[in-house]
Amino acid sequence: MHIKARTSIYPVRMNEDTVVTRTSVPEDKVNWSEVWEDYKPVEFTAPFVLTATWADPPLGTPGFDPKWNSVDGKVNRKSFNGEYSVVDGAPRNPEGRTGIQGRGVLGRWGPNHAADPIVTRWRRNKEGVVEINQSTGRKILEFVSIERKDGGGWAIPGGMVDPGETVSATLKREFMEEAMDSTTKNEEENAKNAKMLDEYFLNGEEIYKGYVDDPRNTDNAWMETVAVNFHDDTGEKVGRWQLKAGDDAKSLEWKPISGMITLYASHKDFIQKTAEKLEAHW
Ligand code: RP5
Repeated sequence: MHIKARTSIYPVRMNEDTVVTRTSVPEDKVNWSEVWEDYKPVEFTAPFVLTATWADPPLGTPGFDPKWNSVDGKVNRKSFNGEYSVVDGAPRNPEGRTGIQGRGVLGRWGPNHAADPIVTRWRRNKEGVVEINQSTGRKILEFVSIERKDGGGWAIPGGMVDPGETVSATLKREFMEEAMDSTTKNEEENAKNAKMLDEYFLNGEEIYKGYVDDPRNTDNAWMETVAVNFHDDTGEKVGRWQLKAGDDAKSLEWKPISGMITLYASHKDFIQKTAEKLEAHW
């Protein structure tokens, strides 16, 4: 679960001149309970995080008194993985060492909450017949995938939960922004799309809730998500919409699902769980 969060070069990207290298954390030293007295990884918080209005201030800033493991005003500092420890005033990654301290490019100390809409349909040929994989004999599933602008590759079109926002609102907003290009559309088009999405997103099935093995994670800041599947069984609903990449997405595809797929962070695990639930080819 905690592999991409230990990749040696930390993904700064927003400032390409900076290269931050993680201390290499061997498998048997990931767990905090394993003693490692010389463990002193580089401390890094990206400069743009320090000035961002959406981010926490540095620890110790006068007036910044975070309520760890709680819903702190509008910010959810609770982890889906239970109580996390706070050591010397800083929250500790519940999955173990990552080889870097600070927040890296993440805004919140502790959990950074996201939501991932997994929108699926069956793959059909030109005649509209559902395609079957020859070796497994199972129907092939496709999902709406976006290519991240930050160089992270193909992913589910998810995003961060804003302060005070519900997960169901984030699922819709992110899908609108990244797969329906809402940030460049006019009010009328967005209102029409939002109505369609409100109806379609009524019946989702939760696939996963918890820690994400995100390459941006650090010892003190990490991603968590709620991934929800919205399946269009007949292909008559979202399966027919005109989708278009927008905001943080540079391209969009209905990607066929199989065990060969490569996706951002833990997204492959979420897609596999979705395929299993729908008894699709994997
Ligand atoms: C992943 O980062 C989550 O699963 C979600 O897809 C994504 C949210 O971050 P941004 O896309 O907003 O950068 O860990």
